[in-house]
Amino acid sequence: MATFSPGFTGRQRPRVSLPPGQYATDGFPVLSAGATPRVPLDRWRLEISGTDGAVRGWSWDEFRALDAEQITVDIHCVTRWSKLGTSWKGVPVEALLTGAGVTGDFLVASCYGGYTTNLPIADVLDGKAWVAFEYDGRPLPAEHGGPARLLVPHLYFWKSAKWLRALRLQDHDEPGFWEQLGYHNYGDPWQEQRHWGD
Ligand SMILES: Nc1nc2c(c(=O)[nH]1)N[C@H]1C(S)=C(S)[C@@H](COP(=O)(O)O)O[C@H]1N2
Ligand SMILES: [Mo]
Repeated sequence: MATFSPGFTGRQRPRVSLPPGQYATDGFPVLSAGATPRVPLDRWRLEISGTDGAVRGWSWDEFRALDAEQITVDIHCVTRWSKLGTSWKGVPVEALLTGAGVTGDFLVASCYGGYTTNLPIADVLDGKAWVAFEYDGRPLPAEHGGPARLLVPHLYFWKSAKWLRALRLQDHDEPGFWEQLGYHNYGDPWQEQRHWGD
């Protein structure tokens, strides 16, 4: 006779798992450190710069002409809510870096409105990060970072910079807005890296 482990039978899907200390929500809370910037599409630009100072920029139309992917991922906010199975459309960060022809070991994302966050380059390559411009089949709402935001779902959601304006590659790490205020420099939700010292 067949035996089944708890949470997995022939009919049910495996129980979803959450990072430690997180709960699942059906809502989509808005967490912004300041007012929501409104960036008209005809004035929007995304710029990527390399360690040698080279800069490559895209207008909205140029950016939207790039190949984009459909992404379904769980997201985890350091304030303890997680949202499972969120769906997005976006351009892989790796494709943008390749298109810009830039290299570097670390990246600083900066935003319309002034917010910044830092990431090691390995964490935005290989299908780990996107510049997302649709949520749930619709243009990304301004409060959630539209026109376009970073989506880095394997790290706490503060790394997913809203209203993305520029990606700067560097040969050294540089803590961003929340990282300077005591959030963990890396932010792995599975390791509960919420604050410096975690
Ligand atoms: N530009 C910018 N990006 C940001 C933030 C912000 O304040 N400004 N907040 C961060 C934090 S702390 C979180 S949890 C997520 C929240 O995204 P949401 O408002 O779409 O849920 O955005 C991140 N990206
Ligand atoms: Mo957050």
